[in-house]
Amino acid sequence: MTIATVPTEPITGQKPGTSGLRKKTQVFMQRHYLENFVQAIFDAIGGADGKTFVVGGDGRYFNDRAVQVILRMAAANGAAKVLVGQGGILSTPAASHLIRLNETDGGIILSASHNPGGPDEDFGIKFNMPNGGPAPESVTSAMYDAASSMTEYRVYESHDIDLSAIGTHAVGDMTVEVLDPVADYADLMETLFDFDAIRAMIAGGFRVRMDSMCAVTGPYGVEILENRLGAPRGTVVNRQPLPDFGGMHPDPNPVWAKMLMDEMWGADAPDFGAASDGDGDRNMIVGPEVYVSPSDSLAVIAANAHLAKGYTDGLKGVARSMPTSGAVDRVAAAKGLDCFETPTGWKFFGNLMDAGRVSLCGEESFGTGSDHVREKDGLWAVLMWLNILAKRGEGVGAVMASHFAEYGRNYYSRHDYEALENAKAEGLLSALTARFADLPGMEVEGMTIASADIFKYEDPVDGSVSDNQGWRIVFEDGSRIVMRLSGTGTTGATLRVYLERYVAGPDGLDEEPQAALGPIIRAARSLSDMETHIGRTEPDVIT
Ligand code: VG1
Ligand code: CO
Repeated sequence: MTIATVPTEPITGQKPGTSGLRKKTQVFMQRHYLENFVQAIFDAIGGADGKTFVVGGDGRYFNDRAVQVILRMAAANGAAKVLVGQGGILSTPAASHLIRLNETDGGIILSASHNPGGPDEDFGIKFNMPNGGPAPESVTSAMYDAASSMTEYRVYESHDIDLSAIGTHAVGDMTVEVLDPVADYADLMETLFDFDAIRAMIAGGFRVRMDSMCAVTGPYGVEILENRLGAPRGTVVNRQPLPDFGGMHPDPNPVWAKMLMDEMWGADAPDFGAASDGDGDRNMIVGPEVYVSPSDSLAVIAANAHLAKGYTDGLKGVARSMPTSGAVDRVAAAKGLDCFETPTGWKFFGNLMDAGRVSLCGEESFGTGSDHVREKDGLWAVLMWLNILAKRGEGVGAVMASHFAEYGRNYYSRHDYEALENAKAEGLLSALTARFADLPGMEVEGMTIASADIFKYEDPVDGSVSDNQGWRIVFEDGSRIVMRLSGTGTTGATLRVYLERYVAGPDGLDEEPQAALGPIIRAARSLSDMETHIGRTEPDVIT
């Protein structure tokens, strides 16, 4: 075996977005594409010499090939050891946990998360820091700089490592340890939640359905829900991870997890339903004919986390991404907790968690998690909900009704306009920006605009500034419109329009969200002149 130094040239567009570098799989399979970016990762973190990393991915098409390339390149760059999940598989939260548990120098996660997988779909790669969290912007821009001036990469010329069984191998001087992707993660969950209470609830006839959407959480769900908590075999459906996710779109929302929604709205619905995404960091929670919006789920968890044994001392503080509804803010205010508002993307929560200022974070995009790892964590949220229901002895619907009665309800929805021409989407936002100065005081749909600005975040821990993090229009009654462009898509531009309206109650707490948000939706369309800019006003996906 020898180390080859391969001459290469920079490849345009290797710029990480909201969560790593995501492109069409075919793009990643082009000559040098993956290698250039992996070398850029190592260069950006000051080299791999003597370091230990975690490597794994969500099992999508090309995961197996990419892991082999990364192992050979890590060895050629002098890494001492790589911990890799059996079969090259690790969920994103499990990878984050392994980085922390083994005090490694970081990890490389292969995933395009909620994007479909397959030769004609999407692939992705990202680096997580020694704290287990996604690289911050300073590091991702160093990766982009390194990729933009790449002239050569180093790779071992060797055979593939057998990752099919647990064991230890060598690539040159580097050790490869193949480990069980599930065990350590499942053990961590047992320290956080009251498994006895959940087990008793399930033994008492409480029926759970978990849809893993043919993605990475299948084996995790089976081990935790069926093996450790005693739910019947078959509780986890779509449990076999497949390279193309069985053709499913592994995004746990009412549109893409339709099979679960149909069951939860059907006769004989289970008591609790949940779904997770491609890499296992997202979750959707549903009860019989009750959909829990992710922003509300975050608020309910904030209000009830003390019922779980890992959180009995209460939360240190909470954080949400700016477009996420203010439901959690109301719980924080009632409990006297600090509440932070960050840009979209989990990487912005890391500093707050490391500094001990927050222990619960969430995003409207079906992401919830705590400082047990540094990623959002789908199964964690499922177990937190089961723990809360077991301790309260109530169903999902009853918990939601009493939450709204106590705190009021932040009606919320996100409308996505997908595959737009980049120039048109950008045109809409720049025209909107040009109107911002004139908007305060203006009346639309019977509401008065209080402010209009572009969200800029100054990290309270390290002072770093992130600009252009979302266009927002706030009305005098606190209702909001937020718009931003997706940073995870691979085809054209996706415009996300986030809509929110607060109702204090006691009346008007159980309206249909799209109806309750009617005036806000109309205002968003007219203020942005949507029809003119993108030629349509009906979204592709409503969550
Ligand atoms: C989306 C979500 C964001 C989430 C990100 C990664 O980003 O809006 O909240 O953190 O995906 O989630 P964007 O830029 O497309 O809006 V995942 O599960 O893809 O790691
Ligand atoms: Co994900």
